[in-house]
Amino acid sequence: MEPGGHRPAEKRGGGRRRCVILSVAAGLLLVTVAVVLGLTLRQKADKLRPTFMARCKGFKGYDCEKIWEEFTQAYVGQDPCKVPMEAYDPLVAAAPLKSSCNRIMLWSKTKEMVHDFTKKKDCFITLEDTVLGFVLDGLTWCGKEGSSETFTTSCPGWTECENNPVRSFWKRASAAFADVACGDVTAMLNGSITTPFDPKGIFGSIEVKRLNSTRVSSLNIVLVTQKNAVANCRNTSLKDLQKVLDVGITYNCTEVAESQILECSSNPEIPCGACW
Ligand code: N1C
Repeated sequence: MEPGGHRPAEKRGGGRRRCVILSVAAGLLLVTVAVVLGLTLRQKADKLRPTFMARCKGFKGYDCEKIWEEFTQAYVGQDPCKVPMEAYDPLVAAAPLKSSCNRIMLWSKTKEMVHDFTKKKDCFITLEDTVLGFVLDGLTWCGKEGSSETFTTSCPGWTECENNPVRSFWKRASAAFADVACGDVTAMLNGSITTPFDPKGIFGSIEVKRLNSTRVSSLNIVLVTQKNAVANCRNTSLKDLQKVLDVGITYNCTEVAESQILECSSNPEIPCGACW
């Protein structure tokens, strides 16, 4: 037998084997990358529930599992541009708001200022102090047609479509909040913008319109001003506000410097209601 007779065939065989091993390794690598990627993405998508539950647990007397179920039924499996505010009716029914007199604080374009104030002084309640507002504050969520998952990224924003799950939630929750308002209602608006009253915002399009004169006696606007304030209580947008307000509700407006609000909220000696 020729000593090197089989060599070329062996060589060819070795090359093929190496080729197979390399393909298997590349395949395994691909599968591993896909699994890891899938798991991280899934973890991201499932992050909403733990946050929701952890925040909900702090509220006594609410069935958080039930609230979560009613919450997800509003948008899971739906086109994220076709979720109307009514989709959250069962959620609002599962976590009813308590009626509150003289303590309701509404706002528009003053979110941080308002919450900084309400955190320090215990005189007002914002929607974020209620279970629904608290658990969902600052979060993003949506579903997808034909999927049973909750997504927290790549959800449509307000510029893409009005009926997105986040905006519709805030509209529905705000409506419920305005419905339980009673007595004197306060609203902080931003005096550093040319139109402090935005008729298209949730405060303007939902809350103001739902204040009912049989329950609410006055709406007191606190117009928060800074050094070079661009708006005052005579601002035309505030005339529009009065036009949509239920007749029978007394309208008041006070310009208050932001520095005064900050000073007042950081001084525990000053009683509630004496800040403006
Ligand atoms: O559209 P806006 O304000 O006029 O709505 C504010 C108004 C408040 O009085 C609240 O009761 O509506 C209620 N509300 C919230 O409580 C809330 N928390 C967080 C409305 N929106 C809320 N968010 C988010 O802020 C929400 O995602 C939406 O995008 C903004 C609206 O803020 P805005 O334009 O300043």
